[in-house]
Amino acid sequence: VNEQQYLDLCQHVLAKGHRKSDRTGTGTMSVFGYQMRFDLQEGFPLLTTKKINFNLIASELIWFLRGDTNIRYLLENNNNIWNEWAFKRWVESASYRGPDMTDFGRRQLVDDSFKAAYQAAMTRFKEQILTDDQFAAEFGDLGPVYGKQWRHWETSRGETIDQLSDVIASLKTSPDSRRHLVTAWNPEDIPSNMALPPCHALFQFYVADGKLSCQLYQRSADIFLGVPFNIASYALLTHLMAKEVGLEVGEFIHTLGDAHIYSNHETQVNEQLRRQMYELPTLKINEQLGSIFDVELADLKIEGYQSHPPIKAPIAV
Ligand code: DHF
Ligand code: TMP
Repeated sequence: VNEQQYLDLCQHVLAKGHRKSDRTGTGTMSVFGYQMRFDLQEGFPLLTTKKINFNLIASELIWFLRGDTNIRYLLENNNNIWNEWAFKRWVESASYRGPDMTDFGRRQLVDDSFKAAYQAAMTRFKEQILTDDQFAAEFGDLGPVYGKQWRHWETSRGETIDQLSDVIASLKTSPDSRRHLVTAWNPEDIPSNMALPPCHALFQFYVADGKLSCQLYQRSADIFLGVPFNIASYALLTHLMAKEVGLEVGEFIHTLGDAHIYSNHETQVNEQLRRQMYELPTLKINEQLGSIFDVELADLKIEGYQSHPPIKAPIAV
């Protein structure tokens, strides 16, 4: 079963993981190299052992597909998943004059008066991104992240490459090709001031028996918070790409590099592991949808989603 593979991953990392320190200062249990296979014919892999908000996944993917890298679009859709990384660039910039926000991700977990100041600053930041065009252009942007690399990769000759359109074309003209790849990992841009070097770094499509499959290489995987989103996001992308090129969906293959459970997620993971899975829901894409590049939130619906309640956990910044 599809979801069982995610639960097996959690179990595996808890049992076999190495205790490792990490960039965020949180600490993790980690393994290197792991693979899951999701048969997309068996249902849409939105976890049922905790409730996941599908609209957050859909609006983030639409944002990538538009080639957008500015969180304003996400905020307009009530999607707050990238706020901390834009906020970080703002409070570390020369223009920032507010209270000291150094290491805000960790400090807000241990210091209640700091937490209040942080939340107030974040509220003002979001307000300003939504209402002030110039501020949004400067501080809503995350740098050359996914949308930029997928749709407008810049070459040394000053041209741009639309990797996603190129892959759609190659899937149509030579489905058997072994070169249907999109990479978000642009070594030239890594040292630059991008908010976070791409975690879902490289993906490839494959066609056999009239079905489209997709494999993702994810270099770094936050198993409790990020991975459930990443699975659903790439499953959704595979469905949209299959529709675009006139194929059925095959498998989503998820290959992980550093697969970790943060030490402040272990209780939550154990709670999730005690729950019984429900049947997976199904995805409905608007029949009238013309091109993948015109997709809107209203074109995507999840049907029959029965799940356990959400489980909260702090995100490592
Ligand atoms: N940093 C870290 N440490 N882990 C991540 O997974 C991560 N993901 C990023 C950016 N930076 C990251 C982008 N994707 C959430 C999920 C995915 C995501 C960012 C955040 C998240 O917080 N999910 C919560 C609730 C979200 C909400 O309802 O607003 C969850 O419980 O799933
Ligand atoms: P890192 O750059 O030090 O690897 O930190 C990135 C963290 O974010 C790491 O815990 C992995 C996590 N992450 C995901 O799991 N999925 C995602 O889609 C993103 C953007 C991040």
